[in-house]
Amino acid sequence: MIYIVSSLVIGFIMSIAIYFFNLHKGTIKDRNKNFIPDPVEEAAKEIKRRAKKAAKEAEDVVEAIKGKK
Ligand SMILES: [Ca+2]
Repeated sequence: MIYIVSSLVIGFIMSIAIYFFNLHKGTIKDRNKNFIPDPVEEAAKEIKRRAKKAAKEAEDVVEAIKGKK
């Protein structure tokens, strides 16, 4: 058990180290230096935009059902 836990912890620490190394080297692009890679930020923005759009759509559907539009 301790072997599994310690190898997971070591693996986690190593991935963080590799992540920051690549961030520092510029392999992972991070223009605004917030430690979040640009592709991840763009994907998050896109998801947010789509969620807003879907919420607006749902709102319109509810209003249409109610007969307000
Ligand atoms: Ca960033």
